[in-house]
Amino acid sequence: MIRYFSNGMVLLIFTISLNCNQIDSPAPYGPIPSENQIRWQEMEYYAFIHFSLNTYTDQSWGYGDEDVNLFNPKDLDCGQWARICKEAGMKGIIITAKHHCGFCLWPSEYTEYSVKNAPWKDGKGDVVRELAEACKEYGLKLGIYLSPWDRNHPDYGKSEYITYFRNQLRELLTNYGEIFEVWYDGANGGTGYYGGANENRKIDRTTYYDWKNTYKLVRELQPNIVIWNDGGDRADLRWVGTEGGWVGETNWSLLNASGDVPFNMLHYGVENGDSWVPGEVNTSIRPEWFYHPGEDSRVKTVPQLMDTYYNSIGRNGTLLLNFPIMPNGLIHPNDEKASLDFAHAVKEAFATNLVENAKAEASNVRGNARKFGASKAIDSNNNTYWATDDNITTASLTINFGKPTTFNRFLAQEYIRLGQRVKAFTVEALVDGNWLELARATTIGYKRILRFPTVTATQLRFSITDSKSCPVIANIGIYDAPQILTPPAVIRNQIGEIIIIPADAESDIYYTLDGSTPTIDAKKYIAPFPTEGKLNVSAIAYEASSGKSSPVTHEEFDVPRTDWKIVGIDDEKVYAILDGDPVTAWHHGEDKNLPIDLVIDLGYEQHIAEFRYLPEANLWRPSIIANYEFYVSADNKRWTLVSQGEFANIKNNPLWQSVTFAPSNARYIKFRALANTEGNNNIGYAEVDVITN
Ligand code: FUL
Repeated sequence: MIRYFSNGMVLLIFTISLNCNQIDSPAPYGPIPSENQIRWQEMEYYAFIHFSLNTYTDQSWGYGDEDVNLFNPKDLDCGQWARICKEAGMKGIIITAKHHCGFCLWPSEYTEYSVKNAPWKDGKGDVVRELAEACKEYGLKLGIYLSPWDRNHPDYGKSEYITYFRNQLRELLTNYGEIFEVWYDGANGGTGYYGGANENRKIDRTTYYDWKNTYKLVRELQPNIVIWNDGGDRADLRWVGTEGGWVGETNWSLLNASGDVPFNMLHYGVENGDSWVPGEVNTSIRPEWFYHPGEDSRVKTVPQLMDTYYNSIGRNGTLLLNFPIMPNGLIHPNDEKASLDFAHAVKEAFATNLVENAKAEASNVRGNARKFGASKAIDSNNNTYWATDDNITTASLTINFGKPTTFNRFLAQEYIRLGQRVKAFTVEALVDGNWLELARATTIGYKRILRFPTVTATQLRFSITDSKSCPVIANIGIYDAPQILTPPAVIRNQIGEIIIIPADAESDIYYTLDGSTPTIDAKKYIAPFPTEGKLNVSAIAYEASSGKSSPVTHEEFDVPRTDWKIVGIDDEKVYAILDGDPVTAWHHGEDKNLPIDLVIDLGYEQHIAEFRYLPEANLWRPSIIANYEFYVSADNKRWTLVSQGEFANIKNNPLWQSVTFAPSNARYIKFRALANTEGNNNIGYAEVDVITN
């Protein structure tokens, strides 16, 4: 180089470009995703459809003996479902081809319990086929939910049933084109019709289904599929341990291939797990999975759905959002509106990536090579990335906007083909010459989005403070999302006071007590206030500075429980179950034997038609009642049983349970717990209520 000085520059440039080509990409670290898992993860958002005989019986779980003649969706239009999903930005639809009741939405050759014996289309209909065609028309992928638990089938629990289950799988995975995902619900075994046996059948979910061979069959029939399973052998995707619409802030796409996975591990994944098993967040657009007319006004609001978005897709998960189908075969207009408003809000939040005109600089670039430089994280190409030298596990990337820029969201993506690496990071903003910490977080994975209060700054610094191996960052996004106000919570305590709780301190609350929609001309909420009788409360949050208001919260209350006394329990804390607050709870000591009774003196005789139970949301020591009896009495001596049964799916979806019965006069009520969801004696309550008529 020195000898041929006149050519030196040429030689030097040649040397650098040679160097670039010689710098290897980082080696994969730990488990990595398969191509099928990557394709699935990139879908990000897709729909669940719950439709079965339950739709016609207002149930959550059918028992297996429901009449096939109930199935007659007069206006069924899978094109409507697909259009809504497409417009909502979803990439596919997973349908409950068979739910726990065993009824099949396709004319299976192997059972009579299907659409072929229903009045719909004179038994010639096939919902799965109609959906497959609609998905094709709208460019959506099709997925299949096939419940392993079948409360109709006579052979359930025997080995013959596995043959039946696989025969059905073969039908579904061969006759309807490409299937992107198959879903094996974990609810397994229990009471059922079972071909008329009407008994309790327990199976060992780790061995009964012989998943290994079932998976083999699935992959043979559909090589591009991903398998979801929350029990038995580890599949391609994992449940996140809740149906509440969130996954842990720390979310590793890893689990161990064998061994039990407790709920809390499902939330967070296993940092050093030996298999790539990413989380899918499944939740419903309404409280329940199947359609219940009583929930038409309980469709999730845009702020709730945006929270779900940030807590799923924004935390390295995908979002599987459910639409319950109405008995007429359509998605309800309220659900359609909510999903489209939600899509609009997501679009608005991420409309402009502020890195577009910014410059990026990194504390370390792998081999100083341009192809791994900081700019690769902001080039809107997810196949290029910023990477550091191998020995580096802390590094920062500074984004310079060149002018004061306002933002409140930060998005980062790892190049997951090389594994999930980042363990911790911070985001700071340069404001008036000082670095201000905006957020501190843990894992990134495929996509992580952080929310923080709006800030105006000239630079943003993303610092990886801990990583398993050298960081590999495919994409950074910075956004200024419009503010969305969250509706307030409304509760009524035991003595009838209304308490309205705002979601944030800056907004004002306005309310009405006659069911009308509140505006800023309505009453302003200052403090709890006393009320009497039945009541219909509506409330909004309003922010004067922006003139924005939240969606409306509606709550209906029966007569106050002022005179209620809990009989035979000495602990004053038991009144937490009557305080209206869903967060406070009480449970009996675990030394008690089942059945366990809760007896309440209503103070005077009332005409009651429904009782309601909200379980305690305690993931660590669940005290959720699964099977119950409900009695009424005039004198606390002679009792009449007015209702008994199971609270279906209460374990995964611990919501308010409402049970109606023939209206009865009662001064005393007795709520008897026969079993809890865990098979032990822990019985508790967040709230108990009745509806009078
Ligand atoms: C649960 C089931 O038991 C529910 O009914 C629903 O299908 C949900 C998606 O999975 O475990």
